[in-house]
Amino acid sequence: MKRDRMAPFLTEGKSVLLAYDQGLEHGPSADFNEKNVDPAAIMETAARGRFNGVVFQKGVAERFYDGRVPLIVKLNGKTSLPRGEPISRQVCSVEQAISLGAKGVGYTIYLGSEFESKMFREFGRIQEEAHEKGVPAIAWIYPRGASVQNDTSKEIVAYAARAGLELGADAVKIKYTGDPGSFSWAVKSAAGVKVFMSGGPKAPTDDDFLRQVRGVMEAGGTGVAVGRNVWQNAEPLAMAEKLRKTVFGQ
Ligand code: FBP
Repeated sequence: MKRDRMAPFLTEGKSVLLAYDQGLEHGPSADFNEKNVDPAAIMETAARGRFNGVVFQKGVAERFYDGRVPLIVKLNGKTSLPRGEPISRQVCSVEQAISLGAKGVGYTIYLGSEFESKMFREFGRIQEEAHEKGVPAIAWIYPRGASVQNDTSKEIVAYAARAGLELGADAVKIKYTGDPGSFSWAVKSAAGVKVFMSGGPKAPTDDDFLRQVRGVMEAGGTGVAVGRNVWQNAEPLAMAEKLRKTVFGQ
């Protein structure tokens, strides 16, 4: 796929995506309250908060996506229930995602898991099909499993970013290393692949989270793909506004 045919959330330099696949990954009781358990509320936040994209699993997209914001469909997923080495398998096709209105597809790879080769293979097929059909493939790359000691070290996060380049991802979503200096090594290692920081659990204060976002931008990152730090905030739209200011400077 020609890079200039990529969706606007990847071509416009900077980007802020709203992630909402945690219902499958963590279960509703871990992350949701009476308000944000309703996907319609998230759709509203995505639109009114002027996010560049919203990330749903296909079931949520089928029932709640209303077209106001570009859609990215997560093509694989798992729950937090199985024990042992992590693996996440495909649950939605590229074709189905596009029929739901997706302008991009997402896939999680657990780098370092004893099952990483299965996820590499599946992502490889997805990337090829996505490019044939003209949509970008975004890889959530999380080093995880018994062989991974520290999933936010400079070395392992850069490895994740580089794996995204080598596997043909148009963008990677990776964890923050803790400071802009070390994160810039991940950005360099991605060699032009767009780099998004994964939000993580809600930070103690808005400023704590925004400091990380500033670090990502200073390091040359594209932006953030964030969930809990926005929709768990008591004022999601106010947080969205602060996030936009930090990423776009306006
Ligand atoms: P958050 O900003 O809420 O962390 O969302 C980012 C994300 O990648 C989600 O897309 C995904 O559901 C979740 O993190 C996975 O979390 P975990 O690190 O527990 O696998």
